[in-house]
Amino acid sequence: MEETLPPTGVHGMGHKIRRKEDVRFLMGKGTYVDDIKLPNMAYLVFVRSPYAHAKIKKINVEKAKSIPGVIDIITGEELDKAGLAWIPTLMGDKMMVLPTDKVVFQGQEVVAIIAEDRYAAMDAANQVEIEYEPLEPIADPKKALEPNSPIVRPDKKSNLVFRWEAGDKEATDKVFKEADIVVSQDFYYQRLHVAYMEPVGSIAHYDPVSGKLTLWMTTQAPHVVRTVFSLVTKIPENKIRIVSPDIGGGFGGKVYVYPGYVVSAYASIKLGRPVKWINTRSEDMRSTAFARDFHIHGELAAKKDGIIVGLRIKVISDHGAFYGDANPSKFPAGLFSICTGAYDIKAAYVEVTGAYTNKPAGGIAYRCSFRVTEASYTIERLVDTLAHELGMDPAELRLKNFIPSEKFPYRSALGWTYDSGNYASALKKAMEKIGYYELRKEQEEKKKKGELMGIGISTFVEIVGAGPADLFDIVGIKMFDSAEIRIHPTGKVIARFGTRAQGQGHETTYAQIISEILGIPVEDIIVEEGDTDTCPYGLGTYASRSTPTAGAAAAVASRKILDKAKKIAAHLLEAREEDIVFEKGKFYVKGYPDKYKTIQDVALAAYTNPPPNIEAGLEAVTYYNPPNMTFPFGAYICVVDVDKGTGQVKVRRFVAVDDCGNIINPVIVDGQIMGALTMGFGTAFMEEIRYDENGNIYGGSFAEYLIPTAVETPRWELDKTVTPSPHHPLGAKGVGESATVGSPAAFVNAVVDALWDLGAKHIDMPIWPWKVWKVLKEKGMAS
Ligand code: MCN
Ligand code: CUN
Repeated sequence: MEETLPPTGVHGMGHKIRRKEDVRFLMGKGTYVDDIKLPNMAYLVFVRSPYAHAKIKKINVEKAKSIPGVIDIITGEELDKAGLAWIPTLMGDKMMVLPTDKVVFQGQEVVAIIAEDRYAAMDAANQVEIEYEPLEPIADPKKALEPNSPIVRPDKKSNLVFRWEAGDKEATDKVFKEADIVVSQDFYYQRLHVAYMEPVGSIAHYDPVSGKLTLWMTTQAPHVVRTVFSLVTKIPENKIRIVSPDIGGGFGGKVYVYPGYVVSAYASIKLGRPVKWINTRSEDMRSTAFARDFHIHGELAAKKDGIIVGLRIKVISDHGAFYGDANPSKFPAGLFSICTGAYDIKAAYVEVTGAYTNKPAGGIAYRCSFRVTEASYTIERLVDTLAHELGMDPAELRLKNFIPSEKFPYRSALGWTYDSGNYASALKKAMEKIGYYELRKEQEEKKKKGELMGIGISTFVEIVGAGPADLFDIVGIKMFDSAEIRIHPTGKVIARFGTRAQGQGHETTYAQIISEILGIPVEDIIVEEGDTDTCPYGLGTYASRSTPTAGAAAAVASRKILDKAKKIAAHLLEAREEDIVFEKGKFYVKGYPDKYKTIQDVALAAYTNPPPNIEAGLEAVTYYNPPNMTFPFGAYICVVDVDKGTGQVKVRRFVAVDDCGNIINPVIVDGQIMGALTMGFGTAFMEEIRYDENGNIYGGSFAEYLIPTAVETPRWELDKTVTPSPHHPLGAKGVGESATVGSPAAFVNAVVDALWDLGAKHIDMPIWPWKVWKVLKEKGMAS
């Protein structure tokens, strides 16, 4: 392995170089929002609602105002006068910034305190007196949709957010009627917190002289936020600069537009001072955008021999008080319609009904690729259920039903055209690596001795790279992405992108893409993202779209530069352009490799000696509109041992075979997969945000919300197959979320496999030991 730190030399696709950005991260020299300190900066802290649903009768801020250091106190009433009490969400709904009449979830921002320092602001927050009249809260989305339910929103007549369907209902119903076997199961994909390391926050700095508003914020999509801010505030878009500095993990939770962003901007304009707002961890847990919260009823129809003929799914999704998902506009339930997965299923029908409840909004976040996680979990759990009901091996049932590799591009029953795939080869590789059939034998032996062992498979399909402009937009803006590459006279490069990494390593991998095509060493290429004043417009980093979109743009822009460089090289070598060969950073005339000009020579000539009729300079910009999504996939196999006394599940082995097409940096890809597997593990066994029926959160800190540490996390065994994307300029597919999308089903399938003979058909995540223990107890097995 090449382990240069910092990396030096030409390192294109497939090189295992260490991440360039880690030099600053490992030295503690990253710059996060909270690291930024401006002269005369004030601090913003929120007073939050103790009720999930209550009328605000009176707000008294007199006592709070008298706390030394308090500068200003802002209420919803004041924002309302400025037209900012409500702002639009990305899904065409609106959300409260600060409430004027009633609060709609526990932990909601109610009053903003601005003070000289954070401590004074906190003290003052405790002195704000708010008189509430509690209203009947509604926390259960199913009850919220009943006719006589209390209504969450002051501006709506019901709690229905949307009703959305896909597929052919009639054809699917027919197939179900004629099927030999139908299996069905209810699943609850629990509400999750996006446990990134750095809580959300912003610093707003309004310069009254230039009229320019600069906002440093923890956002994954700075350009879109700038446009929305401009539309809402009427500040010209070129007078708003949004900077996402280093971000301590996003995982989808930093796509949402938080009230703190808006109030800090408003306060800075009003006070003429920079204003900083940073959430505490427990504020983040209680109020930021959540993930999942899907109540799923799934059915699978099959023939006796195991051939799957139909899929039918009904979902009730809980969106909290505002429809603040960050899906592309045309997709109310995200890309849930990828739920036919890796299987050639002729008929499918899906129906999703969204409900408002008295809980925080959100509903996209956490390594999901827009609800693909929920989709993948549903189909993979159903396929295992079918295998068990038929008494068939779950691996063999899958092999029977996979979309055959020669059928790509494949059009699914729900309308997606899968670009490429070879699901059988990935599963076979995983089975071989883990020793599948030996494990099945071992399981049989153990069963005889009364020991519980389970093997769980998940063969998931992802859909990432939003996306083709005709289908994918956010508030009307097409979901392209961009790269701008400039080569300086000395051959050094600055490249800027519309995406924004939060830890994914773009500074390294984008440099590798440019290095691959132009033969320039990676250390000569600086990658910048996240500053709307300098970077080309882009839609941001989420849904594993950076490689499929901005990565593709980097390749296309590099090739544009190469085209021009060839012309310059021909001029320098006094040859015809058609005769110029380019190889490893060198241009030469066909047949004369020893007499060459380097890309650096050409860069200098672009400024000092360009050919006549050619503009000086060497740079290119590309806005890349992908022709299709990319469809990465994988085969995961998990082996668990269940302790009969305690219900404790131990993951003995986990093999993950991933396929994300051609790989740019194998170390980064493995890091992405390990991190995402660990998040899938947390989902399966530990994590859930729970509420009581009154909308009170249980806990709200890491003492109750358990995330995996190195102690709990299994050792991951990784492998790959490579099925390039036929339409991506580098044959690459996204990978950032694959393992979180694919792995939860493997864990749950393994546990259910261990307990099936005891009559346990399903256990909802997180599979805490007591849930397993209860099953064992019922069967008289646990003590
Ligand atoms: N990569 C590669 N070869 C491929 C595909 C990807 O080398 N064939 C590299 C890319 O160059 C990039 C990384 O793998 O450095 C992830 O690429 P990609 O799959 O395109 O995903 P994005 O860069 O768009 O990242 C988003 C994705 C999402 S949506 C979540 S959520 C998530 C994730 O990435 N959040 C993360 N991984 C994360 N990793 C960290 N450390 N922090 C987060 O917040
Ligand atoms: Cu779905 S979490 Mo990522 O898309 O930022």
